[in-house]
Amino acid sequence: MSRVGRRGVVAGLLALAAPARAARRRREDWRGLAGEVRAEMAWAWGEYRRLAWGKDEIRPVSGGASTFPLKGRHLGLSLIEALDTLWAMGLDDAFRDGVAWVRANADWDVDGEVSVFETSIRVVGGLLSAHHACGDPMLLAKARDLADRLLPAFATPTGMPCRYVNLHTGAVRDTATNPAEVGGYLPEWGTLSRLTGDPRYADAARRAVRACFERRSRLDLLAVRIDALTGAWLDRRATIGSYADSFYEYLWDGWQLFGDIEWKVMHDICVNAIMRRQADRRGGRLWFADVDFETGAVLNTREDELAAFFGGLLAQGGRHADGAAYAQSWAAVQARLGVLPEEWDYAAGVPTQLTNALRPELADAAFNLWLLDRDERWRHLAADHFRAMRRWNRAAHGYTDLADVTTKRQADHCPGYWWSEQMKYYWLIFSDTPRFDYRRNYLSTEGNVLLGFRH
Ligand code: IFL
Repeated sequence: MSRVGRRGVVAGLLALAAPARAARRRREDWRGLAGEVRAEMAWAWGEYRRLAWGKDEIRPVSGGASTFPLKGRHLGLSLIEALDTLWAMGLDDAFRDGVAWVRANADWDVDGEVSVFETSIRVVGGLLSAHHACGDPMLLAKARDLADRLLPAFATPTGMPCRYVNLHTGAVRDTATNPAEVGGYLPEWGTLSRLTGDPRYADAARRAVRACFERRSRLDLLAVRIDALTGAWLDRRATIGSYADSFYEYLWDGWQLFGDIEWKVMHDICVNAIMRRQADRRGGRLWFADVDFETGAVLNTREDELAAFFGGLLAQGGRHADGAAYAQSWAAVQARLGVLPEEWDYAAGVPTQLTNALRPELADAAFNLWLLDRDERWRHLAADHFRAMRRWNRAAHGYTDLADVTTKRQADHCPGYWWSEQMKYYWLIFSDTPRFDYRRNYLSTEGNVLLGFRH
């Protein structure tokens, strides 16, 4: 039985316990709420279509646009990130319109430099999930062409990729990298190898992960910066937050998606060490400290919002109670501030970075927990996340980040992941759509569905 199949069994067992708990909570019309999510997506897509068509990221307050991941030139990032969400929602005309744009305009032969990791999870992943949705070989060909242009970054002595590559020349830059940008490839690149029969993508992804994992400390912890050229650590701080997060997520995912036991072994070693050395239970809440990766000494008690994904990962790896507790820790912050700040000091109980980058991690955790136990409390948590976002982040032309969570002052940027992640998590958790297999599926760190669409 594949790992995904096993998740179905676990979900069935956990679901038996769910109805009693669910009955104590307020009643919601989940399908109605799903309709509201879909309406917001259709409206935001309409604004993007009208004001920023083919641009990377819309500025939802002013109606302008910004570029990412290439400086000064648009690649259609948001459009590509949105595709599988549109399809999952049955917004088929919009999906076809977007695919037609890709066919006519997406061209990766650009003399400019991109982040290898961001381009892979967002653009290669977005094209692969759109391909999974509709089967159009053009989408796979575009994904492969782009991955071929990222591959030169992996030609280092360690196998860990440099952070940036020029899409036209293949010139690489910046060997001072981090676990997330080293280990964040296998789901997309393994899928690419499976679909094309070309093993180079999966091989490069595997080699990079192993190189980083093999350099873990005697406590089985990874630090947050590493040199791709020499393999030397450049920092001592172990964190589950930014620059490390996707490494742990993709160890589990390599096992879940491909059933390869090597990834589960690595995942268990890393997560056991994190639980032993970084878990900090205080005031009835579970948090994770940043610690010295060799001594385990606590360095600080500040957590990135990005770390909120870890609740879902803990539950997927079999630590359901811990995963639920961690998601509830973040839910409590959301209840207190309305929306989550970029960074929170759990010892002091104060936000330490006041911005809100319109991030999806708490909705991601709620979705993964709900897939496992079908407990209505996760739907309620996702509903709170959605309603808070609609209240505070909605602007004239779409959804925007916030400059300050205490005043709710809006900034003017809609990140590409908004289209791929939280809107999809809300939709899938509320809608019970027949287009998605709720027992056998796989969503990447970017929310791209690489397994589980039903036609
Ligand atoms: O791009 C997103 C992805 O989930 C990730 N890191 C951060 C983004 C969303 O906050 O791996």
